[in-house]
Amino acid sequence: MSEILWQSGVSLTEASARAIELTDALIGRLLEVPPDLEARVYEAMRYSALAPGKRLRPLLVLAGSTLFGVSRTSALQVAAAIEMVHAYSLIHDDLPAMDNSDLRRGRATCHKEFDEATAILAGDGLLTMAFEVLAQSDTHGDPNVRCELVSALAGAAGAAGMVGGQMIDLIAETQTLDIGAITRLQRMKTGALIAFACEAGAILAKATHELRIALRGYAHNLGLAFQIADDLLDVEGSAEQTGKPVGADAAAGKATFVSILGVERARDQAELLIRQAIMHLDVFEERAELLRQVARFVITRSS
Ligand code: GRG
Repeated sequence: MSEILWQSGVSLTEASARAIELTDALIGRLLEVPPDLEARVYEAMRYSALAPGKRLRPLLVLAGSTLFGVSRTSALQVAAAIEMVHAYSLIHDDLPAMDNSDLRRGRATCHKEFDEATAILAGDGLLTMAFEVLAQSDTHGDPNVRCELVSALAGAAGAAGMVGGQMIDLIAETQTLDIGAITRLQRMKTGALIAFACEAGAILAKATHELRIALRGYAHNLGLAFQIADDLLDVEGSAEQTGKPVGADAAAGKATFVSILGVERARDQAELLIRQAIMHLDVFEERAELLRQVARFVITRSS
């Protein structure tokens, strides 16, 4: 076991700052710019992956890993990999062919800062590097564990997960979806990656089936609550707060949890989901306090 990430009883603010610091330091090392002609794509990858964000997925990986005493090196490798996949998804989501957005994380989007072709390549580079990082021996001494991480992240990011969810989201611009279809879309688009983040520590620790099921239950509720909070911010927040344009879903005529349920019922639903998420953590007793705090933060956040 290597150094610990934080002392038990750490506050969410401290843990979050530490997750940002350590994850960004590793991503910075992994994305060192080579003194060659391809430097531009590394610069674009760094621009997006190191842009200011909450690093929620790395925090979930690290908090889940501390439940099992997983080494800091292993946990950070997975944290960096998942943030690279997340950053790739944001770059591609912002492209003219998708959301055509100019603002992300309070800055010009990757294709605005660089150009469209470079942004596509930067997303591709981040996605592929994430799997390279998981396959490195630093991630885990047991190659079977590394294979399981690669397989789980591929499942979460691919056509049965985030990519499939994004496809349905594009279809939702021209076809009205009911609440069941929207729930499935969001489980795939944002929930699958969040679920991988929650379960990664258990994979690294070869935890029992029972504990993995508990984390899956937590993740399932957390992912949906996260999305409802995002829909609420799209209606009630501002671009200054969120660092991205707001009101986009309504402008595109897309059905969301908020457009179907209304603001009050959507907020009630998010609170219910968070109470359920927290109940799944009972088995971990006080060791899961940080994950409980993350759950409460997800629906009170302003960005
Ligand atoms: C292009 C394959 C592909 C997928 C894109 C994730 C996604 C799918 C699109 C992002 C669009 C969006 C705003 C979705 C709502 C939920 C979400 C992922 C918000 C952004 O994540 P945060 O809030 O962002 O964790 P930061 O910047 O804090 O990392």
